[in-house]
Amino acid sequence: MDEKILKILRSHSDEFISGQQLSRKLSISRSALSRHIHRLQDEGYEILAQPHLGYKLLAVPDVLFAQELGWRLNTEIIGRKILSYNTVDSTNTLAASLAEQGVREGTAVFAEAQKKGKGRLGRKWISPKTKGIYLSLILRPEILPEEASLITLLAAVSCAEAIRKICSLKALIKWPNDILVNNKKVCGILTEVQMNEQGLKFVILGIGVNVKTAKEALPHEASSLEEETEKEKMQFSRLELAQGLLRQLDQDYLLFKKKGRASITNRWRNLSAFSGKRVKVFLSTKTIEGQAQDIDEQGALIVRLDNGFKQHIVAGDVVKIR
Ligand code: BT5
Repeated sequence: MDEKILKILRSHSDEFISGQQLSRKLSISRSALSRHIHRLQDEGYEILAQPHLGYKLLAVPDVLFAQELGWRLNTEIIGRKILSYNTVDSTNTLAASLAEQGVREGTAVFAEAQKKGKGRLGRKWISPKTKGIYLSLILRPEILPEEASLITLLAAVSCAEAIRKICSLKALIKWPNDILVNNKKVCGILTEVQMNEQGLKFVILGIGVNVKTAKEALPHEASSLEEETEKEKMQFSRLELAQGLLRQLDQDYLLFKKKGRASITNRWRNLSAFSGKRVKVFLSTKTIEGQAQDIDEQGALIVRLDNGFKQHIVAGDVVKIR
């Protein structure tokens, strides 16, 4: 019902709509209508109620509700279906169980908070309530399992570009899954893959963005978009960024489906934070040092060691030395 009320109010955004008209359209009593309006006002919707004139929607709150996220989104695949929750353990875990049940490709799962937000290798992702964007997408790309890291690269490009466009911040990508602003991590990506006998069954693409998170709540080397923006320039909302991100991902995913990996790798190179820099890479069994040079066809990082050998790194953590 709330969704229906908002839809009608939106279609009358320049004028008042009378309580009588609204309740007739919705087939509910005037008192039921007024209860719904109060609830929406409690949730942060600014709805002006004027005797004799009726109701008018003035502003929507900065909440990540499915109905707000989907409003005029106009994407082809990403976010065609949106589910939003208050608190979940992990949007990636929830999305994986929905994918098992067969939900359509592009379904987006959002939560306002996560109790067990996941990073890679069993690490944690700090996910305080209403401070960030915690999103998981269900994808069913026609790629080989070993190409799944291309999805991480794609998401990194989309996240960096959406942050640049919406927040006017110089976001850069740190291979493989971090987005940095002023050298601090503001966004992390977790791509999880489910296989069956035929190959790749589905991919869960998890994205966490620190939008309004206070620095004190984050690890030392991390920050949030709000912390990195000058106060007077803070003109974006979580909702705006989340929608921008869905649109950018949609555009990039469609391009990837049509044109393949080259549509991502060239843009990735222009956004890479460490290209040509001397780096240390922590692998599961050892640490290596060398110059970060490029990425290969499958998204692995190419590091030139001091003996001239070029090592292709599929998984690891990278730090810049100089
Ligand atoms: C990541 O792992 O960066 C992937 C993060 C993916 C989070 C999203 S949120 C929606 C979806 N649902 C989930 O459950 N997860 C995904 P990794 O590269 O392993 O980095 C994890 C490390 O980053 C931690 O060990 C901390 O040091 C640091 N960290 C934790 N929370 C952070 C935060 N909010 N911002 C920046 N750094 C953080």
